[in-house]
Amino acid sequence: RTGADVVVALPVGTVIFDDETNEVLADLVTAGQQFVAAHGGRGGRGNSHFATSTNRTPTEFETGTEGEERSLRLELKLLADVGLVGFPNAGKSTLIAAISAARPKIADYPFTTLTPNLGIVRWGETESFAVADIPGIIEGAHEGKGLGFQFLRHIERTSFLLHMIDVSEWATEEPVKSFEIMRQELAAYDEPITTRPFAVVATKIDVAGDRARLRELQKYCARHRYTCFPISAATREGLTELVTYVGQQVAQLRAAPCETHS
Ligand SMILES: Nc1nc2c(ncn2[C@@H]2O[C@H](COP(=O)(O)OP(=O)(O)O)[C@@H](O)[C@H]2O)c(=O)[nH]1
Ligand SMILES: [Mg+2]
Repeated sequence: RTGADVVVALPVGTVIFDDETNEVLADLVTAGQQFVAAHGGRGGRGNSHFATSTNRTPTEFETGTEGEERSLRLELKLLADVGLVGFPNAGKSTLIAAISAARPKIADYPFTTLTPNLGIVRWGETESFAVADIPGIIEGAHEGKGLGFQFLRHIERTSFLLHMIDVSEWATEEPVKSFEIMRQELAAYDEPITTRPFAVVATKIDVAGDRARLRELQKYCARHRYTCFPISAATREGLTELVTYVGQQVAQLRAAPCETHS
Protein backbone atom coordinates (compact mmCIF):
# COMPACT_ATOMS: atom_id res chain seq x y z
CA ARG A 1 0.00 0.00 0.00
CA THR A 2 1.05 3.61 -0.44
CA GLY A 3 1.88 5.41 2.80
CA ALA A 4 1.17 9.05 3.58
CA ASP A 5 3.76 11.70 2.67
CA VAL A 6 5.87 13.08 5.46
CA VAL A 7 5.88 16.86 5.22
CA VAL A 8 8.41 18.83 7.23
CA ALA A 9 7.81 22.55 7.63
CA LEU A 10 10.93 24.71 7.52
CA PRO A 11 11.46 28.44 7.84
CA VAL A 12 11.91 30.58 4.75
CA GLY A 13 15.63 31.02 4.17
CA THR A 14 16.51 27.36 4.72
CA VAL A 15 19.07 25.91 2.35
CA ILE A 16 19.02 22.13 1.90
CA PHE A 17 22.34 20.41 1.25
CA ASP A 18 23.12 16.81 0.39
CA ASP A 19 25.17 15.94 3.44
CA GLU A 20 27.52 13.65 1.53
CA THR A 21 28.23 15.68 -1.61
CA ASN A 22 27.55 19.17 -0.19
CA GLU A 23 25.43 19.86 -3.24
CA VAL A 24 22.74 22.50 -2.75
CA LEU A 25 19.48 20.65 -3.38
CA ALA A 26 17.06 23.44 -2.65
CA ASP A 27 16.98 26.99 -1.45
CA LEU A 28 13.67 27.77 0.18
CA VAL A 29 13.37 31.48 -0.45
CA THR A 30 9.62 31.91 -0.80
CA ALA A 31 6.78 30.98 1.54
CA GLY A 32 5.04 27.76 0.52
CA GLN A 33 7.92 26.50 -1.61
CA GLN A 34 8.23 22.70 -1.56
CA PHE A 35 11.06 20.29 -2.06
CA VAL A 36 10.77 16.51 -2.34
CA ALA A 37 13.65 15.18 -0.30
CA ALA A 38 13.10 11.48 -0.92
CA HIS A 39 10.59 9.46 -2.85
CA GLY A 40 8.71 6.73 -1.10
CA GLY A 41 8.87 3.14 -2.31
CA ARG A 42 6.26 1.57 -4.55
CA GLY A 43 3.47 0.07 -2.53
CA GLY A 44 3.17 -3.72 -2.37
CA ARG A 45 0.30 -5.86 -3.58
CA GLY A 46 -1.33 -8.36 -1.31
CA ASN A 47 -2.56 -11.82 -2.28
CA SER A 48 -6.10 -10.63 -3.10
CA HIS A 49 -4.58 -8.99 -6.20
CA PHE A 50 -3.66 -12.38 -7.52
CA ALA A 51 -7.02 -14.03 -7.10
CA THR A 52 -8.51 -15.60 -10.25
CA SER A 53 -11.72 -17.47 -10.94
CA THR A 54 -9.93 -20.79 -10.38
CA ASN A 55 -7.71 -19.75 -7.49
CA ARG A 56 -9.61 -17.80 -4.89
CA THR A 57 -7.02 -18.13 -2.17
CA PRO A 58 -3.69 -17.35 -3.83
CA THR A 59 -0.56 -17.42 -1.71
CA GLU A 60 1.21 -15.14 -4.15
CA PHE A 61 1.95 -11.53 -3.16
CA GLU A 62 4.36 -8.77 -4.05
CA THR A 63 6.27 -6.76 -1.47
CA GLY A 64 6.63 -3.00 -1.84
CA THR A 65 10.00 -1.45 -2.51
CA GLU A 66 11.94 0.48 0.08
CA GLY A 67 11.67 4.28 0.01
CA GLU A 68 14.69 6.40 -0.80
CA GLU A 69 16.97 7.26 2.03
CA ARG A 70 19.38 10.16 2.09
CA SER A 71 21.13 12.36 4.53
CA LEU A 72 20.43 16.08 4.32
CA ARG A 73 21.91 19.09 6.02
CA LEU A 74 19.74 22.15 6.66
CA GLU A 75 21.19 25.58 7.08
CA LEU A 76 19.15 28.62 7.91
CA LYS A 77 20.46 31.69 6.16
CA LEU A 78 18.73 34.90 6.91
CA LEU A 79 17.15 36.81 4.08
CA ALA A 80 17.47 40.46 4.92
CA ASP A 81 18.15 43.48 2.76
CA VAL A 82 20.62 45.05 5.11
CA GLY A 83 23.15 43.50 7.45
CA LEU A 84 24.54 45.40 10.43
CA VAL A 85 28.11 44.32 10.83
CA GLY A 86 30.17 45.34 13.81
CA PHE A 87 32.09 44.34 16.87
CA PRO A 88 30.21 43.53 20.03
CA ASN A 89 28.99 46.71 21.71
CA ALA A 90 29.06 48.81 18.54
CA GLY A 91 25.39 49.63 18.98
CA LYS A 92 23.80 47.24 16.46
CA SER A 93 20.93 46.05 18.63
CA THR A 94 20.24 49.57 19.84
CA LEU A 95 19.99 50.81 16.25
CA ILE A 96 17.59 48.00 15.27
CA ALA A 97 15.42 48.85 18.24
CA ALA A 98 15.49 52.56 17.32
CA ILE A 99 14.48 52.15 13.66
CA SER A 100 12.14 49.14 13.75
CA ALA A 101 9.58 47.46 15.98
CA ALA A 102 12.05 44.71 16.90
CA ARG A 103 13.10 44.60 20.55
CA PRO A 104 16.46 42.85 20.71
CA LYS A 105 18.39 42.53 23.92
CA ILE A 106 20.70 45.48 24.42
CA ALA A 107 24.14 45.26 25.97
CA ASP A 108 23.73 41.58 26.32
CA TYR A 109 26.75 39.37 26.37
CA PRO A 110 27.65 39.46 22.66
CA PHE A 111 27.09 35.77 22.01
CA THR A 112 24.04 34.96 24.10
CA THR A 113 21.67 35.42 21.18
CA LEU A 114 22.13 32.54 18.82
CA THR A 115 19.84 33.96 16.22
CA PRO A 116 20.41 37.35 14.68
CA ASN A 117 17.70 39.93 15.26
CA LEU A 118 15.57 40.92 12.33
CA GLY A 119 13.67 44.19 12.08
CA ILE A 120 11.47 45.74 9.43
CA VAL A 121 12.25 49.40 8.86
CA ARG A 122 9.49 51.55 7.39
CA TRP A 123 10.45 54.65 5.47
CA GLY A 124 9.01 57.06 2.92
CA GLU A 125 5.29 56.73 2.42
CA THR A 126 4.84 52.99 2.24
CA GLU A 127 8.26 51.48 1.72
CA SER A 128 10.24 49.16 3.94
CA PHE A 129 13.34 47.05 4.16
CA ALA A 130 14.50 44.26 6.43
CA VAL A 131 17.58 44.74 8.55
CA ALA A 132 19.46 42.02 10.39
CA ASP A 133 21.68 42.57 13.36
CA ILE A 134 24.52 40.17 12.78
CA PRO A 135 26.22 39.52 16.07
CA GLY A 136 29.70 38.45 16.69
CA ILE A 137 32.20 39.83 14.24
CA ILE A 138 35.31 39.38 16.24
CA GLU A 139 38.88 39.15 15.21
CA GLY A 140 39.47 35.64 13.97
CA ALA A 141 35.77 35.03 13.37
CA HIS A 142 36.57 33.49 9.99
CA GLU A 143 38.71 30.90 11.75
CA GLY A 144 35.70 29.92 13.78
CA LYS A 145 36.87 31.67 16.93
CA GLY A 146 34.00 32.18 19.32
CA LEU A 147 30.73 31.87 17.52
CA GLY A 148 31.60 34.50 14.97
CA PHE A 149 31.81 32.14 12.05
CA GLN A 150 28.34 30.81 12.66
CA PHE A 151 26.93 34.28 12.30
CA LEU A 152 28.95 35.38 9.30
CA ARG A 153 26.93 33.13 7.02
CA HIS A 154 23.89 35.29 7.68
CA ILE A 155 25.63 38.16 5.90
CA GLU A 156 25.74 36.15 2.71
CA ARG A 157 22.23 36.96 1.69
CA THR A 158 22.01 40.61 2.60
CA SER A 159 22.41 42.99 -0.32
CA PHE A 160 23.71 46.01 1.57
CA LEU A 161 26.02 46.21 4.57
CA LEU A 162 26.32 48.81 7.29
CA HIS A 163 29.62 48.78 9.14
CA MET A 164 28.83 49.90 12.66
CA ILE A 165 31.69 51.68 14.40
CA ASP A 166 31.67 53.01 17.93
CA VAL A 167 33.22 56.50 17.97
CA SER A 168 32.37 57.23 21.60
CA GLU A 169 35.13 58.37 23.90
CA TRP A 170 35.10 55.04 25.73
CA ALA A 171 35.27 52.84 22.63
CA THR A 172 37.97 50.22 23.16
CA GLU A 173 39.27 50.32 19.59
CA GLU A 174 40.27 53.17 17.32
CA PRO A 175 37.53 53.60 14.69
CA VAL A 176 39.68 53.26 11.58
CA LYS A 177 41.40 50.21 12.97
CA SER A 178 38.14 48.54 13.86
CA PHE A 179 36.79 49.24 10.36
CA GLU A 180 39.88 47.70 8.77
CA ILE A 181 39.77 44.60 10.97
CA MET A 182 36.13 44.13 10.07
CA ARG A 183 36.86 44.30 6.36
CA GLN A 184 39.73 41.83 6.77
CA GLU A 185 37.49 39.41 8.63
CA LEU A 186 34.88 39.59 5.90
CA ALA A 187 37.47 39.10 3.16
CA ALA A 188 38.92 36.10 4.96
CA TYR A 189 35.48 34.59 5.33
CA ASP A 190 34.34 35.20 1.78
CA GLU A 191 36.21 37.54 -0.54
CA PRO A 192 33.20 38.35 -2.81
CA ILE A 193 31.32 39.75 0.17
CA THR A 194 33.71 42.69 0.19
CA THR A 195 32.44 43.85 -3.19
CA ARG A 196 28.94 44.25 -1.79
CA PRO A 197 27.78 47.86 -1.44
CA PHE A 198 28.15 49.27 2.06
CA ALA A 199 28.16 52.42 4.14
CA VAL A 200 29.90 53.26 7.38
CA VAL A 201 27.92 54.22 10.47
CA ALA A 202 29.68 56.13 13.24
CA THR A 203 27.68 55.31 16.37
CA LYS A 204 27.10 56.92 19.77
CA ILE A 205 27.94 60.48 18.70
CA ASP A 206 26.04 61.76 21.75
CA VAL A 207 28.95 60.54 23.87
CA ALA A 208 31.75 61.28 21.43
CA GLY A 209 33.55 63.80 23.67
CA ASP A 210 35.45 66.27 21.53
CA ARG A 211 34.51 64.21 18.47
CA ALA A 212 38.17 63.64 17.52
CA ARG A 213 37.44 59.96 16.77
CA LEU A 214 34.43 60.86 14.68
CA ARG A 215 36.45 63.36 12.65
CA GLU A 216 39.22 60.86 12.12
CA LEU A 217 36.76 58.29 10.78
CA GLN A 218 35.06 60.87 8.57
CA LYS A 219 38.40 61.93 7.08
CA TYR A 220 39.28 58.31 6.39
CA CYS A 221 35.91 57.69 4.72
CA ALA A 222 36.17 60.83 2.61
CA ARG A 223 39.61 59.74 1.42
CA HIS A 224 38.25 56.33 0.37
CA ARG A 225 34.95 57.71 -0.89
CA TYR A 226 32.95 55.69 1.60
CA THR A 227 29.61 57.09 2.66
CA CYS A 228 29.63 57.76 6.40
CA PHE A 229 26.67 58.48 8.66
CA PRO A 230 27.25 59.81 12.17
CA ILE A 231 24.35 58.72 14.36
CA SER A 232 23.12 58.47 17.90
CA ALA A 233 20.47 55.86 18.53
CA ALA A 234 20.06 57.45 21.97
CA THR A 235 19.15 60.97 20.78
CA ARG A 236 18.01 59.80 17.30
CA GLU A 237 20.40 62.25 15.64
CA GLY A 238 21.13 61.19 12.05
CA LEU A 239 18.64 58.30 12.00
CA THR A 240 16.27 59.75 9.41
CA GLU A 241 19.13 60.50 7.02
CA LEU A 242 20.55 57.00 7.48
CA VAL A 243 17.23 55.21 7.00
CA THR A 244 16.32 57.25 3.92
CA TYR A 245 19.69 56.63 2.32
CA VAL A 246 19.64 52.90 3.03
CA GLY A 247 16.03 52.63 1.85
CA GLN A 248 16.97 54.23 -1.46
CA GLN A 249 19.99 51.95 -1.87
CA VAL A 250 17.89 48.86 -1.19
CA ALA A 251 15.23 50.00 -3.67
CA GLN A 252 17.91 50.37 -6.35
CA LEU A 253 19.42 46.99 -5.55
CA ARG A 254 16.04 45.31 -5.76
CA ALA A 255 15.50 46.84 -9.18
CA ALA A 256 18.79 45.35 -10.45
CA PRO A 257 19.28 42.22 -8.36
CA CYS A 258 21.41 40.28 -10.84
CA GLU A 259 24.33 42.65 -10.74
CA THR A 260 24.59 42.80 -7.01
CA HIS A 261 23.80 39.40 -5.57
CA SER A 262 26.75 37.10 -5.47
N1 LIG B 1 25.14 56.85 24.65
C1 LIG B 1 24.81 55.95 23.74
N2 LIG B 1 24.92 54.64 24.05
C2 LIG B 1 24.59 53.73 23.08
C3 LIG B 1 24.14 54.12 21.81
N3 LIG B 1 23.92 53.00 21.09
C4 LIG B 1 24.19 51.96 21.90
N4 LIG B 1 24.60 52.38 23.11
C5 LIG B 1 24.99 51.55 24.26
O1 LIG B 1 26.11 50.73 23.90
C6 LIG B 1 25.99 49.45 24.49
C7 LIG B 1 26.03 48.36 23.43
O2 LIG B 1 24.92 48.49 22.60
P1 LIG B 1 24.28 47.26 21.80
O3 LIG B 1 23.23 47.84 20.91
O4 LIG B 1 23.89 46.16 22.70
O5 LIG B 1 25.55 46.81 20.93
P2 LIG B 1 25.72 45.51 19.97
O6 LIG B 1 26.55 44.55 20.73
O7 LIG B 1 26.44 46.03 18.77
O8 LIG B 1 24.37 45.00 19.66
C8 LIG B 1 24.70 49.45 25.28
O9 LIG B 1 24.98 49.75 26.63
C9 LIG B 1 23.90 50.59 24.64
O10 LIG B 1 22.99 51.18 25.54
C10 LIG B 1 24.03 55.54 21.52
O11 LIG B 1 23.66 55.98 20.44
N5 LIG B 1 24.38 56.38 22.52
MG1 LIG C 1 23.59 43.09 20.05
